[in-house]
Amino acid sequence: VQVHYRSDYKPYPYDIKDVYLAFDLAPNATIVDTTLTIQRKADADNQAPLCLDGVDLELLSIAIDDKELDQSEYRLIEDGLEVLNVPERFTLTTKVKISPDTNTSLEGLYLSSGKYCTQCEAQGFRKITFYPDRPDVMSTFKVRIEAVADKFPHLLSNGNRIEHGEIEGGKHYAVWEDPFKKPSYLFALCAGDYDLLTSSFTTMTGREVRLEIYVDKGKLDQCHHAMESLKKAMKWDEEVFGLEYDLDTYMIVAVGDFNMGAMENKGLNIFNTKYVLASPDTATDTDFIDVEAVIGHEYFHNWTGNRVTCRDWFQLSLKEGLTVFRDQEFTADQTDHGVKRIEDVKVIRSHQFAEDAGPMAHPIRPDSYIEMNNFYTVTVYNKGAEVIRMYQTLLGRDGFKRGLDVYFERHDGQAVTCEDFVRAMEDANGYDLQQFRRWYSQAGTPEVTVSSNYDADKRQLTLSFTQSCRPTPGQEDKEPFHIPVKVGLIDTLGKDIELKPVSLTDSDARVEGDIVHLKSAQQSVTFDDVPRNVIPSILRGFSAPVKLHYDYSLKELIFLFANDSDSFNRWQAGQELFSRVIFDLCEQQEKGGTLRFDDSVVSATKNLLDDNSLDGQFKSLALTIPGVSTLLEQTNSINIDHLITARDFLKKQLAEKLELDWLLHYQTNRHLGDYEQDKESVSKRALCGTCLGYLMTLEKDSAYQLALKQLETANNMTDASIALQLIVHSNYEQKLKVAEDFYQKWQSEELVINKWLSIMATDPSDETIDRIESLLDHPSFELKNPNKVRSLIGAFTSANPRQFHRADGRGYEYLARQIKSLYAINPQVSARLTGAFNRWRKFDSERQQKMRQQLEVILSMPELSKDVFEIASKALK
Ligand code: HT7
Ligand code: ZN
Repeated sequence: VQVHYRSDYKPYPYDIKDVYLAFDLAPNATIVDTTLTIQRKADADNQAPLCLDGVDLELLSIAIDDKELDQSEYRLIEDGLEVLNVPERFTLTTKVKISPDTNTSLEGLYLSSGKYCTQCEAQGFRKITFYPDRPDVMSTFKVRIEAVADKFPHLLSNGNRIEHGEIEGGKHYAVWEDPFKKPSYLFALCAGDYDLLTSSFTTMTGREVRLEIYVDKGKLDQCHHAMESLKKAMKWDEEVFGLEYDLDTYMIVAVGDFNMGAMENKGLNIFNTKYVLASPDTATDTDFIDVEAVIGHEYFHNWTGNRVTCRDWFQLSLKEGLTVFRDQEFTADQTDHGVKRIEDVKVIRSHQFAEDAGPMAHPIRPDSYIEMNNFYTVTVYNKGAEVIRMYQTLLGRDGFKRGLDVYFERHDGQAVTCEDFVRAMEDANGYDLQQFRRWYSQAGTPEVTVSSNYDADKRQLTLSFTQSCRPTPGQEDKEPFHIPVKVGLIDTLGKDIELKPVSLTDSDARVEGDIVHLKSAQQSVTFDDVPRNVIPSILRGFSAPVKLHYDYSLKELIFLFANDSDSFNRWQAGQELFSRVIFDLCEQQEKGGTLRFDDSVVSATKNLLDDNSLDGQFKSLALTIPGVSTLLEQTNSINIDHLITARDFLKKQLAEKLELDWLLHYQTNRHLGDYEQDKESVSKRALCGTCLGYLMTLEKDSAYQLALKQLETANNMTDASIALQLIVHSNYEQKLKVAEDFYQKWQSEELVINKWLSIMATDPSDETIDRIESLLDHPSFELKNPNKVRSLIGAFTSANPRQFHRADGRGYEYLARQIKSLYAINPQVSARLTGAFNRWRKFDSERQQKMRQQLEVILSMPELSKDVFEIASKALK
């Protein structure tokens, strides 16, 4: 296998001045005629061969300046083509044949449910034609598409449609021109018979942009939320960042078979149906927010990704970290900043910390890869967004905006690096980011340990910080990071006191406002005028992606849970409180004896539930016990059976001791009138779901009846799906009948059925594994469809810890078998599934052995894709 290194970057020796592509679409024999106008760069070696990427292409002809090449003049190599002795300026024409119908990888051009569709990021364009398929080769594209008219009335590509017409034999054609230079990964083509929703947006300079959403026939009524979201995103980017859309049309096409969420192709976004279609009866409140977020994300890429793109794929976080940050801010502005921050941090804690601590750990700017698709990770995306957020913390909103302005002024139309981004931030603000750059080069989660010391005579409180970062593959020793730690000090009445830092020695941490700048392995900071018994609130707003250790007493945590003015840290205090109880219960199990925990935890929970000043969504988050994957990341090794038992015990105890409270809050928040989608209704639904979740753990008929009634009377999918989940995951006798009825009711709504599959797969009961085995043959399941695979197999491995980690190893065997069926069909999705074994070292020796064994089984599969090979082999290293 070939490993690609960031340090090997060399500029491409040729400019591709323009590209003309002519597609004659046919399922098994699409013909692609390509004409490239090429010029050798002034500083390039004049002997430089012309190297083009190409995969699964049948070359039919090749010519330079209209002269057909004979076989001695070019060489077909593995995954490409080399032409030797090319002139300084020339036109290269190639004709290739491809087979979209048999392309199950969903990369390149493929046929899905009777419609043609492309996916070119990162390296899919090479499955369409021979081309330098790298992001730093930018060109203008003109595209002609020809197909049978009745089956494919819509023929779409990037930019503006400049020509179209009929041709003989029932065919028609369209020609598209994109005036903006772009890399091949932003090319797109769609052809099919869609329903179309149109609207328009007037930009800040008064230009009218036509907005078009193309969906499967019959789904038009589910597109209105996506259209409104697009308009909101366009307006928001103008208002917040001064960024305006640049083409006359913005098109979105929704497809059912898609490897990821969506793709930001210039002027022609392609979306997974999951992130376009939404109506109250089929989509949950979370789905509505996700649609808005992904629509925003892809729209924001038009500037952060398309106008300024990446020089090479190691720089992926340049566009993804920045665009995730932008979509997070967008959603926060549309919803609730505190709630959104908690939700984003939950992803970091449960998934990114796990990646940082596992075999695939990499910096946000990786140094090497075997398969690029494996590096579309929570580290590159979400930790990347945290790094961008830290610029805003360090430079302030205005400073961050100034940095972005410089970035766009300097680099519009270019393919650049993360270093270019840092420099723009530095230069715009005169701020030294030398040490901050380590966030790009060092992998792993920094750990910050804090202790406090109060000097009653001087009325001074000193906080002492240490930072460290564990070794990650290939990086034994780490240098200290520049970590902005936002702090507050809370007095006994629960009020924040004014921070008055005193500088004692040179080695003290610098404090600016409420930010302590950690730069060395050990630093301290002293505050003046501090009354007795003040409690520090550290890492407010999760101001840096680190693990914080501070030895709070149970009483202090409960106090923070009730009083912290920083909503993130208030939530955090509750999470720490619950985690502490759970780990304590684990220890009790090791020792034997009855399980117990302090009653003050129950009253803290009740107080939060009863706090009328709090919003229901926040309450719901604060009352949710940390999930198993988050808990796993808080320990080095753990008995998973004890962990799950402890978590269930805590939940059930809280349910029992506060039964009437959960019931009361359920009843007072339950809304029985018409469906509303405002913030208050969303909050109430969230809180009801949480209350019902507690009640259901009691396994009482009264709770079952409540859930059944909610399911029967629900006028929206939020209420229906949570009720279904709670019933299916309970011991209710008739649960399978309830599940079957739900299936019958919704069988024609694919996205609802995907929820049903996930609910079936995450049932913690012992029968689940047999059930999901037989669901593979169920009419609702289709191995070639990534949404189905993620809903059934992905949900089982990531959200059913009890069954996936069964002591008998059947969960692991099940996963390996599915990978075996899938890796040749869809390497990308198979590799993602394989990642479920990444944390095998966390478990007991029997489970370790069983997971290792399945990784060996995977590695022995014939003609294993490099995607899966990279994940499995690194896991075993
Ligand atoms: N930039 C895109 C990343 C992507 C992708 C999307 C769909 C299918 C396969 C893909 N491979 C890479 C999505 C985004 O971040 O917006
Ligand atoms: Zn993106």
